[in-house]
This record gives sequence, structure tokens and C-alpha cells, in this order.
Amino acid sequence: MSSSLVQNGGVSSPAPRAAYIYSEVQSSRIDHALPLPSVLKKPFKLVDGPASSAAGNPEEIAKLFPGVFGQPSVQLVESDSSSALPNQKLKIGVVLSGGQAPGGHNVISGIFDYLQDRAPESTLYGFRGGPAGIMKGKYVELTPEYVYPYRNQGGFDMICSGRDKIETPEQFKQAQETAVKLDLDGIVVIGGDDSNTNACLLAENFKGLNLKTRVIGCPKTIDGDLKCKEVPTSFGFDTACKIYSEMIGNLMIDARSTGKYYHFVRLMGRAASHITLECALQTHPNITIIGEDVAAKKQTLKNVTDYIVNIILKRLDFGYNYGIILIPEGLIDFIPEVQELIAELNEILAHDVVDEDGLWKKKLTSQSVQLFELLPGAIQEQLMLERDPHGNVQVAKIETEKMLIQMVEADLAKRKQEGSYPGHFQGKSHFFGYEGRCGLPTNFDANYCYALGYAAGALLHGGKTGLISSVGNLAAPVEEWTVGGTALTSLMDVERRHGKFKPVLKKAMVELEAAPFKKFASLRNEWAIKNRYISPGPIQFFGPTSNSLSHTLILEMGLEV
Ligand code: FBP
Repeated sequence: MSSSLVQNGGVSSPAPRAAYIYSEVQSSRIDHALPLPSVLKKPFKLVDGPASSAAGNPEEIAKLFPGVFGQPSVQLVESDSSSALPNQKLKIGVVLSGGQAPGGHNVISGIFDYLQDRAPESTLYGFRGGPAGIMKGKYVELTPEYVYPYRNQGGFDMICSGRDKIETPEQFKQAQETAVKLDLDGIVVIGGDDSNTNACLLAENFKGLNLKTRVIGCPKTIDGDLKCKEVPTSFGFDTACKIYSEMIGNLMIDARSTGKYYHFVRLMGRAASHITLECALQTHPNITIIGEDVAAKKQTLKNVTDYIVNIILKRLDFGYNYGIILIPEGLIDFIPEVQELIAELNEILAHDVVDEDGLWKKKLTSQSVQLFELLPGAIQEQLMLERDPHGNVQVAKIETEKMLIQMVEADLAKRKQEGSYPGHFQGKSHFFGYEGRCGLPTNFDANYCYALGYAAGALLHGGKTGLISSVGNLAAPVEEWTVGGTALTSLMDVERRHGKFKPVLKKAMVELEAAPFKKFASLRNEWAIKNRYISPGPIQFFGPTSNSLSHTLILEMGLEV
């Protein structure tokens, strides 16, 4: 590989990291050698499976992706060197897309090392600042010296990320121009459900134009909602949940020590409640709200408040005036009456002037006005904040934990006045989100990401496109992990939006019939009253728990925790 550092476009980006100012732990991680699945250590070939279909509406997906629909998934299998992939110099681009997730740097290291090991003298470009970097041609050539300080380190700052989408014809044209200008053999898109949908559209677009550039996705998101049979988990989920669980465990001991606070902890997870469920399984809090459960029971905000109040009252009977409550970030989106209110507010914000005299409220239905008036002022303001580029409420900015504290407080104050609540409620609010996204990746995330990146390199080397890198058999030692690629279209369905079919990679929500939720549901009543707190402590890199998998993954694989 060339050792020069090429920057383009005068982008303002952070100065590259300097490993000499690292902490001892960071330094020790840099040189930590990563194991590879044994198939990646020997000559291998790519073996196609049967033709694939789609997660839903295959006819529509076939129409939207005529070039890549139906292609088989692929497995890497050991081979003799005569049938292994030929030596070839490749030019590959990599992009990080969406929110940070621990392990992203290792995916890039995996691609980089694959090229060095299996396609010497290849070039790897890192697109800066997410998909906008592809469109604007902002990139850096990744060299051994450039990559080194980021090995096994958290964060995305090696090339940074962004949330832009490549969707309009002009944007696709810009992406084509970059691919042609850099003479790219392939692009690896490291991202969540939206980014991988975009990766597939790009693969289709390039294929339709007979460009040689192929596109491979990698499953990233701390939210844990990009998974399927072949892709058992998204990277970053393991590390983020372990960081949050350590902090929750600490709060549990604090609560037990002071005996006077209820800690309301809101946990990241824009849509699905996987993070909240995993942290509950790791720590055993007194109350855990799971959004998908609330939606299935069609609960109102008042129902959720009543549930919390009832447990607080019962705990007081047992002499406990403290507790830990976990709330998923996306909760309000699961409550039908709040969904209705948000939909009405979206319309108003899109088309009307929100005047100070409140005339806009006349456009709300009477049920929504009532609910809006019931909400604390700060939440009302947060619901009116600007939407994200896709028109969604920015749930990370809505302080649901504070709202619930106020609602519980009001209920208990009323009971106190009536003489039915002798306790003294003090709620403390916490939001654990950003602090989990850039931690040093756990051994699992470090190894998983490295294998995902190495596999992405292999898939591009084998001329594949429109696949997501997939590594399986994760309960076994790394050497026995399986490696391959899954057709992105096989994970897709369509949604009808603005009169047109739009492809979407289906989000994997918490399944109420699956083992992780069932296990939680069988224990939640006991955890509510009896204190069964578990404090997992900090992430370990050596010793007995250092290679443990998330409870969710273990239970989903049909194993016992
Ligand atoms: P991705 O889906 O892109 O991985 O991001 C997930 C997430 O971390 C959510 O948990 C959170 O709601 C959101 O990002 C916050 O986004 P932002 O970084 O734009 O504030």
C-alpha cells in the first residue's frame, strides 16, 4: 500500500490520534492480537447458497432491485490454494454511517488487514463524515500508520460518520462520479438498517450502470435492531449494554446505600427496546418498561404511571423507599395516544406557523389537546422541537424519564393528601446514551468487528455485491465462527410512502414470544419487590467474564445464561 496520506476537499476533521498520549489500558488494547475464524486463516473460496427471496413483498422488492434481487447468500469455505481467490490489487472505499457504535474502527482494521494479507498493494480509502464523504469525494487514504492508533479503540473519529442518505438522482450521480474517479472495486458501508438499505440501492445503481464498483454492508448499531438468522447481532450492542449495566449496577448500590431515591434511567434505543431489556437481564432492576410490551397491551401514559406507582407502594409495604427503574428511549413512540399526538404535531409543524397565542392547538383533536395539556411544560417543548432529516421526532432529546418522575410525583402527592401514601418520594433522572457509544470495544465486539471487516474484504475480493457481511456460530470459540455474506434484499420489505413502494430493511423489534423477553417477564414481579440487584462491574478484557456474550444473544441462540 502507498504510505502517503491523501486528503481531499479541505474537510475539517479531527487530527489523527496520537497513541503516545493513550492511557495504559488504551495502549495495551492497540497491540492486542485479534483471533480470526479459522476459515479466514487458510485459503478459502466463496460458495453460493440457494437463491434468496425477501422478508416481505418479494414481487415489489424484485421490481425495485432487478439487478441484485434473488442472489444467493454466500459462505466462505476452506479450499486448496488452487481454487482460492486470485491475487489482485483492489481499490476499496469504506464509510461509517449513522450513530457511533464500539468496534467500528475494528471493522476498518479488518478490511485493511484483509487487503494487506490477501490482496497486497491494494488501496483503502476512508470516506470522511459518512455518506456525504462519498457524494462530495472527501476521503483519506488509509495507511498502516494512520490505522494503527485506532485498533481496538472506541469511537468513529478515524474517518467520522454522518447521517446523510444517498437518495436523489443527483446524489447517486455524485456517488458514481466518486466511484469512477477513484477507480473503486468496492465500497463497504458500515451502518444500521437505513444505511444498509442505502448500500443495497447503491449496489443496484452501480450494477445497473455496469460500474465495476461493488457494495457490501456491515451490521452496526448499539440499538441491536439490525439482526436476522444469518446476522445474529449488530456490533456495538454488546459493549454499550455492558457500559450501561455497569452504571446501573452502581446506581443500585447507591440506592441501597442511601435508601431514599428512585432512579429513573432512560436508555438509548431510538425504536426497539433491546438495550433496556438486555440491561434488565444483566442487572435485575425493580421496574423495566419495554416499549413493545406497552404497545402490545395498548397502554396509555396513565397506565404506565399507574404500574410504576403500584410497585412503589408495594415496595413501601416491604420497607423499601428506593428503587431502580429502566425506561427505553423510544417509549413514547409505543404509546398509541402519544403516537397520535406526535402525528398531529408533525402535520402542524410541517404546514403551519406555531404561534405564541396557541391558535395552532385548535388543529389538534380533543384527545390530543387533553394529552398535550397533561404533559409537563418541558416535554411539550421537546415534542415541538425540529424533526430530524427523515421527519422523525428526535427521541434522544425527549426527557421521558423526567416526565415519568413528574407524573409519579403528582400521583403520590395526591395520595399523600388523601392519607394513603405515608412515604416520601424522591426521583432522580438519568439518561445513559452517548456514554455507551464510544467505549473501548469488549473482546466480543473487537473480535466480531474484525471478522466482519475481514469478511467484507473477502466478499469484495470475490466480486460480490449487495450482500451484508455475516458472521455466525457466535457461541463457539472465534476459530469456529462461520463467515459469509447475506443478500441484503432478503432482509427487505416495502412500505408504501407518498403513494410509492419504498424498500426498508425491517427493524428487528423485541419479540414478546422470544426467549429474552420471556425470561425477563418470568422474573420481573420478583425483581419488583425483592431486591435481586446485580452489579456486573466494568468491562473486563482478561479473566473469566471477559469473553461473555450478551444475555440477549445467548438466549436467542437457545442457550442458558
Ligand atoms: P444508529 O441507528 O445510527 O446506530 O444510531 C442509534 C442511536 O445511538 C440511537 O440509540 C439514538 O437515538 C440516536 O442514535 C441518537 O442520534 P444522534 O447521534 O444523531 O444524536
